[in-house]
Amino acid sequence: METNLYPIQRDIENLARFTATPGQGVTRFSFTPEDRGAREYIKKAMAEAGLSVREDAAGTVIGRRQGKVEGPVVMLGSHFDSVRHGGAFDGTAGVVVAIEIARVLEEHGVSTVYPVEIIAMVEEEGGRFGAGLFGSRAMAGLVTYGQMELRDDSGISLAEAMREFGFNPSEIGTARRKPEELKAFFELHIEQGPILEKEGVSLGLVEAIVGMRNYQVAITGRPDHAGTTPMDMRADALVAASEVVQQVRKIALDVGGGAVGTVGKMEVLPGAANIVPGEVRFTVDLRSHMESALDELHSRLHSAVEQACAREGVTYTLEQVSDAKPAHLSVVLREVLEKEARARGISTMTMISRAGHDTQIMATLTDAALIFVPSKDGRSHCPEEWTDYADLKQGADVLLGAVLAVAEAER
Ligand code: HGY
Ligand code: MN
Ligand code: MN
Repeated sequence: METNLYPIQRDIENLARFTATPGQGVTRFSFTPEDRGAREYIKKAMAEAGLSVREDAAGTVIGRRQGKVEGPVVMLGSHFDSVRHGGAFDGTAGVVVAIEIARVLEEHGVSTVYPVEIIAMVEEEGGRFGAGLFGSRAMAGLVTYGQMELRDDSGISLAEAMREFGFNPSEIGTARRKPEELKAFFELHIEQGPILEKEGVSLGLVEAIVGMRNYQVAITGRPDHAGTTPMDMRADALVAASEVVQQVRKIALDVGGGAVGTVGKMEVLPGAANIVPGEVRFTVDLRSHMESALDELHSRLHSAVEQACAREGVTYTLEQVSDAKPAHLSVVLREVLEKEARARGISTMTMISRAGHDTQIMATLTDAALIFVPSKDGRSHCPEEWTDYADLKQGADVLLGAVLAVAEAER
C-alpha cells in the first residue's frame, strides 16, 4: 500500500491558486477570500476521501475517519494559511499529504482500531495578526496574550475577522481537545532549510522544535519638519528603532547557541521624506531551543529598547504577543517513523527544527512527531519555495506506514 504522487501534486498546485498575490507567491491570510477558497477545496477533498468534515471554533478544518473504538484519535495534518508572498508548500504540503493518506485508507478499505483525524490548521503563521499557532493553541487551550484582540494592518482584530467569517470567537473554548482524546499527532512539513539537501538525506525526523517569543514595539518621538528642525532638537523615532534593530542582532549573537532574533516588519509614520519620523512600529521574533536563552534574549531586548529610547528622548511600548515553548518530540513515534523509512530503504536523519510548528503546541497534549522533506536550495517563505513531488511522496509513504501502525490497522 502506498500513496499516489499525482493527487498530491494536483492538490498543491490547485491550492496555490488561492492567493491574494497571483504571480508573486502565495499570500493566504486567515479569514480572507483566499482562505475561503482553500478551505472549501480542502473540505471537498476530505469529504471525497470518505471523511466526515467539521470546522472547530477556531476555524480549523477536521476530517474524521471512524475507528473500531471511539477514541483516542490519531491526528495528522498541518496548516493551510501562508506568509505574505510565501510558497506553495509551507503547511499545504502536510495537509495535502494527510488527505492523500485518508484516500488510500478508503480505497484499500482499511479499518483501524483507533479513529484518524485529518487536520488543516488555521492561522499558524500569524501573517495577518502577528501571532501564530492559533489553531493548535485553541486545541491545547493556549490562546493567550490577548491573541484574539491583535489587529491587522487595517485595524481589524482576529476576533472581528473570525466573526465576519462565520465563526464565534466567544466559543473558542469548544475547540479544546483533552489529552485523553488524542493518541498521537503527526505533521509532515518542508524543512525550510538546506540540511537535508546538503546531506543528501530524504527525510528529517525532528527531535526538538525551538521556542519562539514575538513582540510588538511602538516607539513615539515627535514629527517635525525635516528641513527646519536642527539635528540637536529632534525626537526621531526611527533613529531609536534603528538602534534596536542593530541590538537585536547583537543580542542573538551574544546569547549564541543558535539563538536568532529578527525584526521582520516595520512601519514608519507619518512616512514622508520631509518629516522627522514621529512613530515607528515593528515586530521582534526571538528563538532558541533553550528556555533559559529565551529568558536572556527577553531581558536584553527590554534593556536595548529602554536605552535606545532614553538616548533619543522618545517613549515606547513593548508588548509580548506570543510565547511558544521549546518542544521535545516523541521518541516512540520517531522510532515508528524510522522503522517505516528503513523498511522502504528511505534515508533519515534526526534534526532540530528552527522553524516553529503546530506540532510544538500539540506536543503539550499528546505524543507528537514532525517529519521534514527536503527544500530546494533551503528556501522557504518566498515564491521560490520548492520540494520535489517524489520527495513528498516518500515522506507520505513513511507517514502512511506510521499511521497504519499507530492507529492499529487490521490487515
Ligand atoms: O515562523 C515560523 O517558524 C513558521 O513558519 N510559522
Ligand atoms: Mn511558515
Ligand atoms: Mn509552516
